[in-house]
Amino acid sequence: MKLHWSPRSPFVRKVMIAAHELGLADRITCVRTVVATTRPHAELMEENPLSKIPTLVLDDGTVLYDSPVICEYLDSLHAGRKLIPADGKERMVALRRQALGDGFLDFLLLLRNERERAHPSDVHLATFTTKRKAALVALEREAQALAASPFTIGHIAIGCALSYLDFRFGHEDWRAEHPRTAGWHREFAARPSVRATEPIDDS
Ligand SMILES: N[C@@H](CCC(=O)N[C@@H](CS)C(=O)NCC(=O)O)C(=O)O
Repeated sequence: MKLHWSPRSPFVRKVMIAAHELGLADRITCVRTVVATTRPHAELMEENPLSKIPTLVLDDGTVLYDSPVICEYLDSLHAGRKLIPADGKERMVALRRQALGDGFLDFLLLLRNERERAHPSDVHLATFTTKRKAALVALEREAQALAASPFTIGHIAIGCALSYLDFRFGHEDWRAEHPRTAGWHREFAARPSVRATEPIDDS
């Protein structure tokens, strides 16, 4: 399998953490693909018209995106304990947590893009900042339940969002006001799959 990959992308990291957790990482060939919101990537768009990574190309040419779809595919390749529970309340909780982590990441990326514009929009900056605060408050309420429940795709998505805060917003200390989330993230960061996928700013 070929994965359009970057060491900076938190969504790619999510896929690679899942692959490591499932013992599938060595079946994936990572191809460095540089994407940017303002520069459509013509070659990548032949496989993914959204011009986004992660994009996974299977050996038979089938193309999969985005990260939830790729993670679901990887989870189908093994017979062990699933990252995405098959049914019931556990499945809904895991998928909702994945949506929280992914959505948190979406507006962190938007916030970063906005900050880098020549003339950032105050209303956009304020809105993304409000949502970031709200996501952290919601996570602090959920941190104990997260710690107490079996590891799922939801844990991976939330962990990737918090790690991205450290990677790109490192000067903003989120831990002081969110101690339970910080404690959970410490455990997450110690997992071998997470350590094997540390982001690198090679720009
Ligand atoms: N919902 C997508 C989001 C992927 C995404 O936003 N990836 C970023 C890199 S971290 C990207 O490709 N950005 C390029 C662009 O927005 O054109 C997923 O879960 O895979």
